[in-house]
Amino acid sequence: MAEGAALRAVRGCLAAFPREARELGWTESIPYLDRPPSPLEFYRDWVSPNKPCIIRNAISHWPALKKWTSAYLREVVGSKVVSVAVTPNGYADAVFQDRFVMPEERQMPFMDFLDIVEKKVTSPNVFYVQKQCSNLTEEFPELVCDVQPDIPWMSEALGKTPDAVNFWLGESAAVTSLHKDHYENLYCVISGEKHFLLHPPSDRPFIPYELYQPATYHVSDDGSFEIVDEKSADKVPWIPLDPLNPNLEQYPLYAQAKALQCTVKAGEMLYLPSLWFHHVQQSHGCIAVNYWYDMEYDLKYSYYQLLDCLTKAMEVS
Ligand SMILES: O=C(O)CCC(=O)C(=O)O
Repeated sequence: MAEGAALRAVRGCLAAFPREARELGWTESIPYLDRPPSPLEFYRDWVSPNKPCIIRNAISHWPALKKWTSAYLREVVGSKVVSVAVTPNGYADAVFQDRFVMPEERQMPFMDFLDIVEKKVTSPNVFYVQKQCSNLTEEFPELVCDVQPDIPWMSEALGKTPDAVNFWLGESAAVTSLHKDHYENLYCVISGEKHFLLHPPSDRPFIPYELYQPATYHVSDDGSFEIVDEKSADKVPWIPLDPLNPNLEQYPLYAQAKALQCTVKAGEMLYLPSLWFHHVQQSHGCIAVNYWYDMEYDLKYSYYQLLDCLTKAMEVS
C-alpha cells in the first residue's frame, strides 16, 4: 500500500474508533447508583470497564454535610493562611493568549477568601481554593474528621489508598478547563453543585492538543494583571478548546466528539474514571472533596497511549 493510502486508512480508523467504542458501552447519560457498591461490584461494573456513575447515599453519614457552614468554617479554619488560586478570568491552568497560564497562588487567611466568596468584599479577580496535592489533609487537617480519610470500598476494590484528598471551594466564575489525568477520581459534593462535561478517552482523535509556553498570572487588587513566562519550564501539552463554545472552524474534528454532561448535587459522589476528559464548573461557593486513586498502568493505559500517539502522528502528517 502506498504511504498516502496507508495514512488515509489510519485516519479513517481513528475517525471511526470513538463511535465504535461508544456503541460498546456508553449511555447517553451518566447512570445513578442508589447505594454505595461492594468493592467487587464497583471494580467489576465501573472501574474495569472505565465507566462513570453517580453514587447516592455514599456520604450521607459524613458530618461535613451538616457542619460545613460558613460560620463553622470561619470558626475552625478562618484565621489560617491557605493557598488560593487567583485569576483575572476564572481560568486557572488553561490556555490564554497562546500560553498555558497557571493561577497566582496567593497565601491568604481563609476568612479573607470567604469574605470575597460571600461578597462582603468585592474583587475584580476570581478566587478558588483548588490547590490539589492533598490540600485537605495538608492545609485543612481540622476538617478531615468531618469526612473520611479514604473511601473504604474503593480502597478495597483497588488495593490501595488515595494518592491525594483534595478540598475545593470557589466562585461560580472559576472554571476548570478540559483536561484528563491518570486518577480514578471519586468526587464528593458537600454543598452546592458541580457541573461536569465529560468525554471518554476514546474521543481522543477529536480532541485537539497543542504545546504551550507555561506562564503564571500576577494579578493586582485593581484587576490589572501580568502574564509572566516560566522561562526554564518545558512546554506543556494542553487542550486549547472551550467545549462550551468550541471554535469548530479551528478544530472541526471536535464536532464529531460527543460530550456527556451531568450535575452532581450535595451529598452525591461522581466516579470519574481515569483518562476521561473533564471540564468542571460549579454553583457559587460550592464545596467539594475528592479522592484521587492512581490508575493501574495496565493494558487499558497502553491502548490509550497508542491512540494518543496515532492521533498526534496524524496531526503532523
Ligand atoms: O473541581 C474542579 O474544579 C476540578 C476537579 C478536577 O479537575 C479533578 O479532580 O481532576
